Amino acid sequence: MEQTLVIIKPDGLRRKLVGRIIQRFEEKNLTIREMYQGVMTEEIAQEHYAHLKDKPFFANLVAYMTSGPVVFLLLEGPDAILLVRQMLGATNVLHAVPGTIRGDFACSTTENLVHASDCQENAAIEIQRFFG
Ligand code: IDP
Ligand code: MG
Repeated sequence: MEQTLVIIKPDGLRRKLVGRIIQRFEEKNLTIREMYQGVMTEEIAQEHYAHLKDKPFFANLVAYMTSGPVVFLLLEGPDAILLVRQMLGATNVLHAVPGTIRGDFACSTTENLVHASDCQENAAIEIQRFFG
């Protein structure tokens, strides 16, 4: 069993896609261990995306992530980290193929509806950050 951290980003709530996104994880038999809605502070958004702090889109990214409530999910299942990343689809909106969450719903590379941990090390850090 593996656990991973998912965030449904502010556009997911604005577009009323929370239920449809969660449904996909449930259909794939992932277990929701914990879940809550909250607003990311600028400090936490900067920490969460610290690896991107030198990118030209960093300020936009932090503004977007703090622009409204998000939903935090602690998901569990076999190979959950890689499985959920595959269900999200590629970061680049043009590379996110239909059938993935981003491929089906996202309209921009920044506003791409969902975050998920990308490796075991980051999953542990992110689960601690938002559910610790
Ligand atoms: P990921 O969310 O697929 O793991 P990361 O490279 O970790 O992708 O980037 C984090 C977030 O930053 C993305 O989900 C997206 O919201 C935003 N982002 C990444 N690359 C770009 C870009 O080239 N332009 C604008 N926003 C980007
Ligand atoms: Mg990432």
